[in-house]
Amino acid sequence: MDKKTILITGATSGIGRSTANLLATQGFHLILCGRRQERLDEVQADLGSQTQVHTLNFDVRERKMVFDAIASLPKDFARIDVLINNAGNAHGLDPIDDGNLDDWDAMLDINVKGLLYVSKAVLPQMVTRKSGHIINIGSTAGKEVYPKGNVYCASKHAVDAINQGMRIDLNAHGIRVGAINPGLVETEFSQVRFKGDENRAEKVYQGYQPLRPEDIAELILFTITRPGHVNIADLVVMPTAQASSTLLKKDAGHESRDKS
Ligand code: NDP
Ligand code: 8X3
Repeated sequence: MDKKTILITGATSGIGRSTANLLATQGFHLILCGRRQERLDEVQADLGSQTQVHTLNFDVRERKMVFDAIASLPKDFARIDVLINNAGNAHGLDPIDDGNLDDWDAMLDINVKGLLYVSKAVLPQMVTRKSGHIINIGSTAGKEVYPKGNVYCASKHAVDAINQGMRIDLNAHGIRVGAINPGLVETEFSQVRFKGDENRAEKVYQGYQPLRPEDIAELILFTITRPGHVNIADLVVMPTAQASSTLLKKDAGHESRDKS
């Protein structure tokens, strides 16, 4: 069988970028998405010699852009076998009464509605073929709520519910649906959350070994390469130093998570 075509949202950084790197080594054909064109050009240049790569620049919040982008795919990339709903971020870390409305909009629009728009654009072809695989990147923040996590946690709890809902509704169509829910992974995530405050972002990952985006990429590869009768439905993965969203074993001298 020809190599599967895999669409990854948020492929310009972190988990999505590492997943693209790993899947390229396996020869999967890749549709890589994001908003930063220079990053898309870079990833195309890096991986284009290993496998077939097509890039799409769109903001998952923009409904029309999403549908136009998927409709624009050239023939060789039009059949999407696996959709990895990864694009997303936290914006801010504030008590609910101090929350910034723009941050709330961003998290709900990107992490929840953006994931839905992309899925809605890709699903018809999977339903018609009665095959396909959707991997939703959730979070431990979708399993438990932590101080000041409020709206980000709400967005990831929504991803958890959507993952279950998709699995139930798409069961009749033979489409696999599952979530991977990481704990702390060192990516650009905290730079985005803290609006470019590098010092504050770095502190999140100091004093213990966080997950690397490559760790999540390996789990995604494992998930994709299971035989057709096996569906990884819901997987939680944390650094060994992390026991829950609030319990993190840091070396002496490092601030606890709450102060980050
Ligand atoms: P990064 O900030 O490194 O990557 C986020 C990716 O999402 C980028 O490629 C970015 O691309 C893309 N993205 C963000 N907003 C939009 C948008 N509006 N439209 C299109 N693409 C967008 O973070 P991570 O790799 O850590 O995050 C990936 C996923 O993993 C997220 O869903 C996150 O919630 C989840 N996660 C992260 C954890 C962590 O600790 N890092 C733990 C658990 C889950 P661009 O800016 O080019 O558009
Ligand atoms: C990212 C992990 O714990 O910072 O989803 O929310 S956490």
